[in-house]
Amino acid sequence: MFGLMDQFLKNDPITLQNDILRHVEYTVARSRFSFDDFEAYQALAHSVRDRLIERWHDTQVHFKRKDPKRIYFLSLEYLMGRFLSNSVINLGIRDQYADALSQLGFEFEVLAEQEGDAALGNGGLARLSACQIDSLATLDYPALGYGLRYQYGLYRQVILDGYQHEQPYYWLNFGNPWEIERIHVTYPVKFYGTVEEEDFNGGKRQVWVPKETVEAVAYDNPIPGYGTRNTITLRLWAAKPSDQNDMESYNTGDYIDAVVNRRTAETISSILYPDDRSHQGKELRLKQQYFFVSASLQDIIRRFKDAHSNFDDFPEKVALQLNDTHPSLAIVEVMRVLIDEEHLSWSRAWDIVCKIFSFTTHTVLPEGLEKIPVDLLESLLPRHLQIIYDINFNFIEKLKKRIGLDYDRLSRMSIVEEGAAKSIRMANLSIVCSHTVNGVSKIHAELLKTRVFKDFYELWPHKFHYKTNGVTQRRWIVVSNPSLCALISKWLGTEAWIRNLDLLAGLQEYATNADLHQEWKMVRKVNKMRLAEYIETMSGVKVSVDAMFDVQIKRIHEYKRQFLNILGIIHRYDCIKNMEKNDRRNVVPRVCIIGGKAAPGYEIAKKIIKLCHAVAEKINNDPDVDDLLKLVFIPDYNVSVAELVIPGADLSQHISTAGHEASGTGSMKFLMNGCLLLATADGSTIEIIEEIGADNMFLFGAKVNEVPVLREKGPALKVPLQFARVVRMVRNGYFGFEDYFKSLCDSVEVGNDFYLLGSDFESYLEAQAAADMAFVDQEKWTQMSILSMAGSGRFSSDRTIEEYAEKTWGIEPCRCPF
Ligand code: 26V
Repeated sequence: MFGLMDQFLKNDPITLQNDILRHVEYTVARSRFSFDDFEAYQALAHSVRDRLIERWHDTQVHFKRKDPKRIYFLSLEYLMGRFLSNSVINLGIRDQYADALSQLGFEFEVLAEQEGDAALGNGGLARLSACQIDSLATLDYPALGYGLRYQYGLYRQVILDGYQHEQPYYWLNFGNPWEIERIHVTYPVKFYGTVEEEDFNGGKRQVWVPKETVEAVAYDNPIPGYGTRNTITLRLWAAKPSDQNDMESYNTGDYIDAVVNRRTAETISSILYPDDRSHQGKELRLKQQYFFVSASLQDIIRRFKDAHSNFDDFPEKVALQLNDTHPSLAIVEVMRVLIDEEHLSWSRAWDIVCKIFSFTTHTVLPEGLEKIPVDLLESLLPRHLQIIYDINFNFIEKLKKRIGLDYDRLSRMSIVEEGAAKSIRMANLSIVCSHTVNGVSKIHAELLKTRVFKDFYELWPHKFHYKTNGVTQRRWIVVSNPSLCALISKWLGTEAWIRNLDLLAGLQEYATNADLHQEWKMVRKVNKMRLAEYIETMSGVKVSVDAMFDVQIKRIHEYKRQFLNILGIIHRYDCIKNMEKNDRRNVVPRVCIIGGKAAPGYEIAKKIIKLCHAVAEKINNDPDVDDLLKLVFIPDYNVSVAELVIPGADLSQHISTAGHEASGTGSMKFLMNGCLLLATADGSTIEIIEEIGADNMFLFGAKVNEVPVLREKGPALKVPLQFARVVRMVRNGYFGFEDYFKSLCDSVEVGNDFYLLGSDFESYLEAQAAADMAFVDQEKWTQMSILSMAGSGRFSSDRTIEEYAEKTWGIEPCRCPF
C-alpha cells in the first residue's frame, strides 16, 4: 500500500489556502468571500484534520501489519487543552499555515485563540495523561489512549464579588473538528440484573443476566507525534441509548416515557466529576467507570481476536496501564470476560490478568484512595462483586500462609473493607492484581513503601517502582513560548532538543554569556508584556513589567497552601505600610498572581479564593504601596491560561506541606521556561534540586520526615509573631468579611494547623527575602534562570514514557515509514 502515494495532501501555501477556502465553503458552509475569525478557525482546523487523518490511517495500517505488543492507556481524565497549534507544530507545518493564512488576511495566532479547551479532567493527573499521550506518539510507541467523552468538561470558574461560582462547560456547543465519530465502532455495555447458576460441562457456572444496556460509541481524536509520521488514537467513549432493552417499555404503551428514559443513558458520559479529593461513592461515577472499562476492553479484545486465537498470547500483545484506581474495574472485567464469555478456567484467566496490568497511583493521602460501597456494586455489577470476593478469598488464603494469622494486617490488606458500610478498596485490588505499582516521584515511591502501602511493599517489594513524572516540551515550550524556543534552537544550533530534552544541558556553558543574557531578558520581557496585557483585560489591574511576576497556579487545596502565599502577601503589605517613605525605595516591586479552581463542595478552598480577592481589593487600591505590590487572581485557570502565564513568570511557588504533593508537574513547566522556583522539598521539587542545585532555587520549610514530628507537637508548636499578626488581621476584619473568614483562620490556629502554615512561615518569609535579593541583581537572576531551563531535561515526559515502555510495559517503538 505504501509507495502508491506517500502523501496525498501537499503543504505548499497555495494548496493550503485552497484547502482552507474549500472547507469554508463546503464544511463550514459559509461563503468563501465572507467569513469571520471563528469560521476561519473551523476551516483551518478541518484542513489540519485532513492531514492528521492521512497520517493516522497510515499509522494504523502499519501497526496492524506489524502487530506489535500495544500499550493501552486507561484514564478517566485528559486535560488536552487546545489542539490546533500543537497539531500543526507536531506535523511540522505551522509556518506554512501561518503564511497561507496571512495571504488570506488572517493571523494564525488570532485564529488559534478561537478554540475552546478540551478540559476533560481536573488537574495534575489529567494533564499528565495529555503529556504522556504526546510522548507516546512522538516516540513511535504502538499506543492507544482510552477515555470518556464528557459533554460537560471541567466547570468554568466565574468570580462574582470575589466568590467562585461554577458554570457548566458544554464545550461541544461549537462543534469539535478534532474528533471523528465512529458510528460503526460501538459496543453494548450492560448493567444491573442478577447472577444465575447454570449447568456447564458437567459442573456449574455463574451467569450474569443483566437488565439494562447502553451503547458506547467511539470518538477518535488523532494525536500526532513530533518529527514522525506516527499519529496515534485517543479514543473517547460516549454513551448512547441502546435498542436492546426497550421493547417492553414500548409495549406498555407509554411511548413518551420510554423515549425520555432512553435519554438517561446519555447522562453516563455527560459529566466530569469535578472533585479531585473525595470519593463519594455515587452510582453515576461507578457507572461511568464500568461503562469506560467495558467498552475499552471489548475494543481491545476484538482487536486481539482479529489476529489471534489463543488467549495465552494475550500478555504478549497487550499491556494495560491503569491511571490511578479510576479504571481498576478493568481487572475484574477481564476476569469476567475470560471466564464467563471465553470459558477459560479461573487459574488461566488469573495468570493472564497478573501479567497485563500495571498501576500508577497519583496520591499520597490515604483519604484520596477510592472505595466503592459493596451495596452499590451488588446492584449495578453483581457478577463483578462475586469475582472480587473470589480474588480476595484467594489472596487472603495465600497471605495467611505467608504471614500467619495476623488479623490486623490481614484486615488492612484485604480488598474488602468490613464495617457498617462494607466497601471495596480499589487500590488494594489494583496492587494485588497488577505486576507493577508505580509512584510518580522518588519521594512518592518512598512514602508508598513506608506508609501508604507498607504492608504490600513488605509482601511484594519487587512490585514497587517509580517513574518520575515529566511534561511535554512540545506544548510547554514550543507551542507556548515560541520566542524562547527560537532562542534555544539558535544557541544550541539545533532543534533536536524538541525530541531530546537532555540536550538543553548544552546551554549551561553560556549561563554567563552577555549576549545570551541580553536575548534572554528580551524574550522574558516580551512574555511578561503579553501577560500584563492579559491581566489588565481580565482584572482591570495595570501592572509594571519591571516588577517581579510571582505566580502560583494550580488547583486550590489546603495542602498546596495558597493560604500561606496570601498570608505572606499580607505580611509584605503590612511591612510596606509600616515603612518610612524613604525605605520604600528599597522594596523590590512584585506582582503576585494566583489562579486555580476549588472543587464545588470544598468550602475552605472557596474561602481562600475569596480571601485572595478581598486582600487584592485592599492592596491594589492603596496608594501607599502603589506599584510596589499588586495582587491579581486569574479566573478560570486552565491549560490555555497556563500557556500564557508560565512563560511570563519570574518566580513560581510550589509550597505544599512536605509529604503531600505526590509529584507536581507545574514546577517542571515553569522550570523549562526559565522561571525560578520558590518551593518546599516535596514531590518533584526534591528531584529538581538534584538537577539544578539548591543554589538556583529558593527553598524553605519542614522536610518530609520533620512533618510528622511537628504535628506530634500540636499545641506546643512555636509559631512566629508575624504569623499570628497576619492571621489576626484577617480574623479581625482588616479585609472585611470576618465572619466568612473565621473558619479559615481557625484552620491555622495553633493545635489545629494540620498543614503547618504557622511553623513554616518564618522560613517562607526568608525564602521570599532571598528571592527579592536575587532579583535586584538581574545578571545573577538571569544566570539562575538559564541554569533552571538548562537543567530541566530530565523532566520531559519523553523520559518518563521511555522508562515505562522499557521497564513496565515491555513494548518497542513501531515507526511508520515516511
Ligand atoms: C480523584 C477523584 C475522586 C473522585 C472523582 C474524580 C477524581 C479525580 C481525580 C482524583 C485524584 C486526583 C489525583 C491527582 O490529580 N493527583 C496528582 O497527580 C499528578 C500527576 O501524577 C501529580 O503531579 C500531583 O502531585 C498529584 O496531586
